[in-house]
Amino acid sequence: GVRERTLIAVKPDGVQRRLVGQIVHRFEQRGFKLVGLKMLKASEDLLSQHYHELKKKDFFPYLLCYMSSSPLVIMVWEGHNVVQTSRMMVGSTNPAEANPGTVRGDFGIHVSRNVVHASDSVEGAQREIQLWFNHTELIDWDCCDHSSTYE
Ligand code: DAT
Ligand code: MG
Repeated sequence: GVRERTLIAVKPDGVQRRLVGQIVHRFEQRGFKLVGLKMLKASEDLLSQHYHELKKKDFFPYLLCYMSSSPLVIMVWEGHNVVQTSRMMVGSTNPAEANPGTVRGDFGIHVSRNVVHASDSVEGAQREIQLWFNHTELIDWDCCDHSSTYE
């Protein structure tokens, strides 16, 4: 439905490289609705919950260290099929394999500096949104162009 939500995060490399505006712009331009946004330095503890599926990977300690090294900008975007569409807009995990036109394909080179995070399933998105946001930080609002975006 049009109330589907996903978690998008600009990673430390994206913030350091001043790409926040361009990334927000892509989601606005597509027609998705921003319902939450904040900047923070994440703890390794929160990140290990976020990336719990990767605990056994050899790169896991580096991932936590890197992701907690400098600020993130985390957002919740809402709209029809937003989880799957966002993954398409973000591109393959390894920027070397990401198509031009995707965030990673336009701004990245190396897998450990791939600019953005996007939830990979509706259930995963719900879990991640609960992990990163208090419900009072998510804003229910009507976008004035709704009937021009959806039938
Ligand atoms: P995605 O971010 O596309 O969902 P993922 O969930 O498999 O990819 O991995 C999470 C992050 O971990 C990924 O964005 C970057 C890092 N990562 C994944 N594979 C890696 C690898 N082989 N070497 C270094 N970092 C890796
Ligand atoms: Mg993932």
